[in-house]
Amino acid sequence: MKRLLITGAAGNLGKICREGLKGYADVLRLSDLAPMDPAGPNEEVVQCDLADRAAVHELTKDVDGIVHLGGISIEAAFDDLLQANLLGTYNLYEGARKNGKPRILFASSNHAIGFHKRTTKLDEASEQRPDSLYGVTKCYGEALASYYNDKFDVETVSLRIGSCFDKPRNRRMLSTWMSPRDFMSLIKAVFDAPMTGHLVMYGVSNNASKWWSNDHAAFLGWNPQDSSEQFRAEIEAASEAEYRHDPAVIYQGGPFASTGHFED
Ligand code: NAI
Ligand code: 15L
Repeated sequence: MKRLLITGAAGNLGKICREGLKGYADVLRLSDLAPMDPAGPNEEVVQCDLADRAAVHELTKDVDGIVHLGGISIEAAFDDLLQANLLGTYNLYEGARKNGKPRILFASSNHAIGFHKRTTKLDEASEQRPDSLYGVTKCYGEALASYYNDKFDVETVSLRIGSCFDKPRNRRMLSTWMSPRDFMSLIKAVFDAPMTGHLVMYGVSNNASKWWSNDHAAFLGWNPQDSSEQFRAEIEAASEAEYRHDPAVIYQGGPFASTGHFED
């Protein structure tokens, strides 16, 4: 891999990628709307709004892969999501199509399927059931990825990330947690694979209580090393038992499913 573009590089996962993917590509091109630390060795830093089509066209030149993390990462007003997540992701795919068709890892979210009940086990064929306007934008990103693969051969892994933090932060995350280490090995597996087409998969560690199957993606050879189980006692001791009639407990999306959106 010569040059890997990371959008959203100033964010939580962007910073993890900047550190964790050092040396994986000859050059990491790091981009965000927000300011970033200056470029170090083998880095390029490009401040850019994903909603700016001309800027994104330049951004996507001469790259061999894209980790697309940039955008709004929680529920927000539609007009803001429209710019960052809808227009921004469209601009990125147009840039990719016109600039050599690099493979894309699209940071989708569990909130694309958050209105499935926790008792339902999901796989790649499970229907989209977004739990928020934010989740709807991730469903759109997955649809865009499917379309660009079918029509233009731009390959994407749409990764429905669970909860990627240093450690799980609550009882729900005992099911949804993905360790940063497993995320880094997954990114490498995605870009090392001979081909992916459009592949929908789940970004989750090897948790005992996970709700999602990646059996269909075994060909990637990704074997998550971590499990949330080591944190279970600590989290259960620090929090009250879940009330099973609470929508945030019934649905996989947790609080995203139980709270409204921002329109009047
Ligand atoms: P974050 O909010 O920390 O980072 C997102 C970055 O995107 C920010 O630095 C922000 O400045 C940038 N951004 C927003 N609008 C932009 C625009 N118009 N142009 C350019 N950059 C823009 O989010 P985080 O946690 O790092 O997540 C990264 C991606 O992964 C997001 O797309 C999020 O939806 C997705 N994701 C993350 C999960 C997690 O557990 N952290 C779970 C599921 C999905
Ligand atoms: C997401 O999509 C968010 O970006 C992240 O901040 C977490 O809330 C995560 O989902 C989650 O469901 O835990």
